[in-house]
Amino acid sequence: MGLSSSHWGAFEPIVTKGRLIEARAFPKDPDPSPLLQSISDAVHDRSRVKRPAVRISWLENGPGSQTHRRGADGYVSVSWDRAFDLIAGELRRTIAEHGNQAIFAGSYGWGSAGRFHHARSHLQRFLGALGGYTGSRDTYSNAAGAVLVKNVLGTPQAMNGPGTSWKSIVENSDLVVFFGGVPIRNTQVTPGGMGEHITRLWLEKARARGVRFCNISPMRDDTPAFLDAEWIAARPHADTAIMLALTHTLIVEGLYDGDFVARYCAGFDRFREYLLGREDGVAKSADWAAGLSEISAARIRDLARAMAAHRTFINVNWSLQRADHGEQPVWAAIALAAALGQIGLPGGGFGFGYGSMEGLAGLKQEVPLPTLPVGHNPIRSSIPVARVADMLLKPGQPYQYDGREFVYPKIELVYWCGGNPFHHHQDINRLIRAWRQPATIIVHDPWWTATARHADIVLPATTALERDDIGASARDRFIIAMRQAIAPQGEARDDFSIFLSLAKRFGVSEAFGEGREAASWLRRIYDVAREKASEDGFDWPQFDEFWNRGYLEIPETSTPHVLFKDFRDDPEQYALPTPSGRIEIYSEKIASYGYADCPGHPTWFEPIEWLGAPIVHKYPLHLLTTQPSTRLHGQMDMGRVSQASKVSGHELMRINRGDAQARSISDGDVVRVFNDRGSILAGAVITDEIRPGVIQVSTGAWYDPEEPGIIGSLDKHGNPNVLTLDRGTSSLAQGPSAQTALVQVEKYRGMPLRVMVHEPPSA
Ligand SMILES: Nc1nc2c(c(=O)[nH]1)N[C@H]1C(S)=C(S)[C@@H](COP(=O)(O)OP(=O)(O)OC[C@H]3O[C@@H](n4cnc5c(=O)[nH]c(N)nc54)[C@H](O)[C@@H]3O)O[C@H]1N2
Ligand SMILES: Nc1nc2c(c(=O)[nH]1)N[C@H]1C(S)=C(S)[C@@H](COP(=O)(O)OP(=O)(O)OC[C@H]3O[C@@H](n4cnc5c(=O)[nH]c(N)nc54)[C@H](O)[C@@H]3O)O[C@H]1N2
Ligand SMILES: [Mo]
Repeated sequence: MGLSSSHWGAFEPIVTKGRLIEARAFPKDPDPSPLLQSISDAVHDRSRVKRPAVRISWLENGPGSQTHRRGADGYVSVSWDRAFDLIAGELRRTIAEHGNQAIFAGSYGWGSAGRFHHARSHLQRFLGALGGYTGSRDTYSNAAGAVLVKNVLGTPQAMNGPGTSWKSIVENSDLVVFFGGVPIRNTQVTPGGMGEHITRLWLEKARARGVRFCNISPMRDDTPAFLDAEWIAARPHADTAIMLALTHTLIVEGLYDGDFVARYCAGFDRFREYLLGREDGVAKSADWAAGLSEISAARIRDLARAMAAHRTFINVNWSLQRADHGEQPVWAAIALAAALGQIGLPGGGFGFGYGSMEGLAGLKQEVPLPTLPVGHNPIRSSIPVARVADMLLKPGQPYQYDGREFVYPKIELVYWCGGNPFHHHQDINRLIRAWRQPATIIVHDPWWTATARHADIVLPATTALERDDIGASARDRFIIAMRQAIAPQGEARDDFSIFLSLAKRFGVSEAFGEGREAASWLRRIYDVAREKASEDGFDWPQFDEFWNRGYLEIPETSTPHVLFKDFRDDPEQYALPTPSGRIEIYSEKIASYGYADCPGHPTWFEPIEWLGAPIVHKYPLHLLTTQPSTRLHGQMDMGRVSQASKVSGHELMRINRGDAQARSISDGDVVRVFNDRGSILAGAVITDEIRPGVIQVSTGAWYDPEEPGIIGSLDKHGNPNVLTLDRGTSSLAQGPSAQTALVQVEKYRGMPLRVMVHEPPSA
């Protein structure tokens, strides 16, 4: 079978006369994603970058010229050779005059599936061979949570999976409490290339067994209707208060498991003092949390009692930690689960992100993956991933991260390959200002994204359909032989061959490519994984057999996974890799950092922007920028699935009926959403599925300013990052706080504005 794969599923490409006409779902996938329908649109779309292109002012006047015209300037097409000369010259100049740390190649993002043609890895391997670069650490997805759990649980596994498997939950849980629901739209994807979507099927089984579900979320439809979940429509960001109050209730009602916390946890007593109000005079009671969350104290108490009386599983979606003080709901959830004492029991304890992505709770075997080694960065310079605008705006300034002080480097050249900061970064107007600082910005992308349109040199990259690769994900059971289905579009080249050409100009092609062509790399990464698999007792076919068969299926384990089962069974032998060897409800280490914004135990902080603020704000609505059901981030925004959802070409904004009526907004109206950071147009969709005071605009509409290059311009299309807050979660993790934003909405009464961003710029 000739297959290809994507982050939203494997598929069979159907090609006629060199064009992809359909991406037909992989027959082994029990619940394929509708996003497959958009691939054929995207891959041949007019927004593809066809030839290497250089921004006019940069080409005419040299590096650093008229950087305020980024986003506004036109482009000149150049030959590949000329583009390579320009890039090589600029890399040489930067390294000679400013040193390697002046090259920023963090290059965060979800470039195409496939383990070999991983764009960012090739960029970093290449720059590693040139002496290094400034990189980035952690993810936009779960930086706050991952750094926190590394400290208090010893490894990031609880955050990134594998967690307690669905099978264990379906067979053993009585009650599942979801903070942020389990939106099936998000489980369409997992990084690397996937074979099967299983979340919906497990939820159906759980429902059939009579498991009770509770959805603590501003949106009712964060859980699928068939689960019949109880909806607790709390204020966004009140979760930490609710979790503290649930734990407080367990303590004061004598329902908590004192033996468990004594045996398996460090510092629960100090945390209890805080809960009881002995630290700050405020008891974190259900009555206290009721005022913050708008959920009644009786309801919070009832939930605490139900959790204690039943086998309860707690899941917290990553979204909650992508917020001001996002470390806290993660830590508070761990503390709550510890007080319940069910950690390590089948169907009990906690997990993260089960509704964030597919495969966090898998039945998958632990098998090696074919992967490209990312190489070595000789200078070890890096920033927390979401601090990119801070870095560009504040060179030389110190900042805190995970207990240490660092200094932002001064960046002369930005190289982005396989990511889209004008999609993913918060506060785009601030980003535009930051983006004016470097002398040169180079981007590879298959499409003219907003990031490409704000670059100086743009190189056309192929998509996964235009090359051979191997699809595999740590969260999936299938390894896919991804076969090239169509010729490279326009003059596109794959990132590997682009960097190989550049490496030749620097005489480092051996260090970069290790003397292999792409085809021999595929064999190589497969064979390395196959060898490791055979050491673990798995018998994988030879490469040729795998390639001809089209995929490799790893059998499921028969025993469901239960997170921390070993630790529970034998806390000495399986001590956690934390300083105490236990679950750290109080962390001496974190306390020793002396961070006012992240002290030694889970703590309630009032978010900097939220509906519970004591003064009535001029921006009375909480904006949630959720993941889009109709695309992956900014990818395939031009595809039919995304386009069918737009309202008069604008991204949709869901708003509660009462909030709409109060503003005389009707279904389908074009609205302006704004705050002090910027304004966007969007199309109103009125709903009862979202609580009052909250609006939802998904990420991923391509930024399309009315006045390109002008800071503060209205975005005609509806990219919500024009409105979001660019601020680290705390000194500990410095993660993104994307969900923390207040806005106002009004009916748009100006001239209709057409979204033009899918037309390529003049070149
Ligand atoms: N407000 C708000 N912002 C958010 C979030 C949020 O919840 N709210 N979520 C955040 C999260 S969790 C994430 S992960 C980020 C996602 O942010 P990104 O991962 O940066 O978003 P993508 O649109 O997936 O960008 C990937 C880019 O790689 C390009 N690409 C694909 N294949 C190739 C290739 O082979 N080579 C090259 N060179 N390029 C390729 C695609 O065309 C696309 O432009 O967004 C973050 N931003
Ligand atoms: N279709 C599709 N799926 C995706 C992606 C995509 O682009 N498209 N992106 C993928 C990526 S990279 C990631 S990291 C994950 C992200 O996964 P998440 O971060 O979990 O996703 P979100 O959609 O931001 O949020 C999930 C739900 O949390 C709720 N929520 C938000 N804020 C709060 C809060 O303060 N309290 C409570 N209780 N609930 C809240 C929202 O109602 C929202 O629907 O999604 C992945 N899945
Ligand atoms: Mo993410």
